[in-house]
Amino acid sequence: MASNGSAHAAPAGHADEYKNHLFPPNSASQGAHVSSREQYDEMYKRSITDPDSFWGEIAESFYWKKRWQSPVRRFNFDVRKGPVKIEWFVGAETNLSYNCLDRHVEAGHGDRVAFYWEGNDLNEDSKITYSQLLKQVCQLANYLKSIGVKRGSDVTIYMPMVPELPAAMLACARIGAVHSVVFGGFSAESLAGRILDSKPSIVITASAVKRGAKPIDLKGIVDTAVKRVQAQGHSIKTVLVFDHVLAAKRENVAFTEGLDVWWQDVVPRQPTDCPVEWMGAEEPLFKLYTSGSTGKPKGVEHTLAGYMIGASTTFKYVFDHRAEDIYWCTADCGWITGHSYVAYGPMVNGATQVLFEGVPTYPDAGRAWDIVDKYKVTLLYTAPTAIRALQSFGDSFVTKYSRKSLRILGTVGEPINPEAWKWYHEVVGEGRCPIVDTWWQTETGAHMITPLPGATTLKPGSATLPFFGVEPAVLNEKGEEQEGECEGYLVIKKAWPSSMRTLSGDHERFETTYFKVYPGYYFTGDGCRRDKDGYYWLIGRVDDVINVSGHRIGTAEVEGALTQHPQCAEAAVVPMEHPIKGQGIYAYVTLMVGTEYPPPASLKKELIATVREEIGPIATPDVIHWAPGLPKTRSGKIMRRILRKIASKEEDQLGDTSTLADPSVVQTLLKMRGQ
Ligand code: 6R9
Repeated sequence: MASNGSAHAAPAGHADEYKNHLFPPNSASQGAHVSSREQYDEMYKRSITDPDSFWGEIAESFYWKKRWQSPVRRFNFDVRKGPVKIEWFVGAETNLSYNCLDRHVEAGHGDRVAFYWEGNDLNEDSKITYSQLLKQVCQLANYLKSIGVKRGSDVTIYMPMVPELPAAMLACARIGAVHSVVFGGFSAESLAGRILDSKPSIVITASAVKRGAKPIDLKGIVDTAVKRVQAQGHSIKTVLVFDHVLAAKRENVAFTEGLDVWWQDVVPRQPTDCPVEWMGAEEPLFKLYTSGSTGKPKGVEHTLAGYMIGASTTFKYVFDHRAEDIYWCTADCGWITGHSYVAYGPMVNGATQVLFEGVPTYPDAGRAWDIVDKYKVTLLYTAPTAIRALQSFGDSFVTKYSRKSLRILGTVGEPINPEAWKWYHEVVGEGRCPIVDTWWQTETGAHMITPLPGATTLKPGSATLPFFGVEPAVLNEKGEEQEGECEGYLVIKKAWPSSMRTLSGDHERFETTYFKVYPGYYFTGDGCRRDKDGYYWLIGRVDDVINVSGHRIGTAEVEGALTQHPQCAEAAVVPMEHPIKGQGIYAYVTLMVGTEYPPPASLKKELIATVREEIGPIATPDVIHWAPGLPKTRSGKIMRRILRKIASKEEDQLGDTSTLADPSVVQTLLKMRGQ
């Protein structure tokens, strides 16, 4: 691929032109782990043609109690040939907590900082080294064991971004318990649903947290969830509460004797060593719930060895990690990004990280850059929505800070628009830092399509090329593989180490959702374009999932939440464009028969409150559009295409509406806009 020579000067003009601008690796990436396109090509080829030796060699640098048998990978992706099954490193035994902690301490790196913790408020900070963290993890693991948590037990974690959160994950991994981390922004109802699905006997939480200026009563949310769960016949035996003194006073936190236990009262008393449980390669490591196009959230299950290799190998190569780096990922551990690129990938690599509890706009929009300077962050990983939000405050908040330490910038969660890419590259990174736009999913466990900073020429808005071992393909409507330049559905042809293995308790749904759509392939749910250079450009979801600020929200879930309101008869939810969030939630609501339109304005507020209660603030609808009738076919199917066009004010492009049972509903809907 030819470079146009001016690697760091952005062309003037339209964003579309910018997309075609090439950014070859520069001197900032000299000495990278993968330092040329040729080296990437060679390694990629070998990862595909000889996975045994490729992954076998990589695995040598991890600690194994027992080695794996050959072949390194066994899988069936083809439902027509039998059940879908994915296995890596069969026969091996290891422990992830050991690989994240003990190994580094034993190698003499115990004094290395694992986490610089930066609290929500300025001047609240602390640090914890690898050996200190190991002790804390052992103490918590011992406590968990003392209350009966063992290999295979489920544990739900609902915590703020304090070092005790990754510590809780590592403690579970140490004793072979399966954690399910629920993002602290989910409501009591969502938390209860996730608890009911995995049925833990313990929930680990914190008294409260402050996010920006807003206090969040985590313990109160857990109390409500525990009661709901109880009412459904499942009882929680212990709620372990980390006393977050900076966010709430202990005396103000409701406490139930016999159920609630203060972390600080029990954990520090435990012995500081705890032998690890040697786990089989394919034993479950964690469940993480994510939204799908239908029904309730799915519990994506990952197992030990393949996930460990996938998360840490991508971390090493994609961020070109070196021992002296200071890495900051802004994702919460409640999402897959926080699992793979806070808790596990970086820790297996012995990385020093910044863990930030707050939001990048508090107390002002310079906070992120203040943190970069304070800790001399070299690798920054964040989401396009955060980039756009910070961009909207103007450059002065950025340029006020030095940012000289930055070396590589990463992005994840949604397609990055060229304007945001340009700002991230030119203003934040001053043209010097490569941007790694990493495409992957909760289900994939680790980066799938991504540049490698020392090897890949970047194109703004493209996730570029597949990571080692990943074989993507693009299918047309009929499920035929497309060659060369094309556009269609993104699928993956063969198993990669960190593939999800099943959906919690529902292997059939796993097969239906991911392997029956196009038999023989893993279906990603994303649309993409492949250009003449073989670069992948992700377009967005092709199913009924809305990507709000990089978070997946199922339209069916929001519809289900809206209809919980007694006055809502029916709801239909579609994505809308949103300048900061990427996509927003546009909800059409039909009220109970006999209601006059438009109803009092307060009803919109009530409906929004219902969604926040049922799911959480991240699912807040941006627009509620009254719909005395919804456009349906004669068989009763809602024509979402029409609803999407009306939401994007493209009613001149409605297309054929003659198949509607009642074409007049469209005119009525248009009249209701803004009411
Ligand atoms: C890691 C994560 C997965 C969905 C995925 C896609 C979108 C993620 C992206 C991207 C374009 C990127 N997505 N990264 N789209 N470019 N670099 O976000 O996992 O929460 O499961 O979401 O996010 O649509 O299918 P998850």
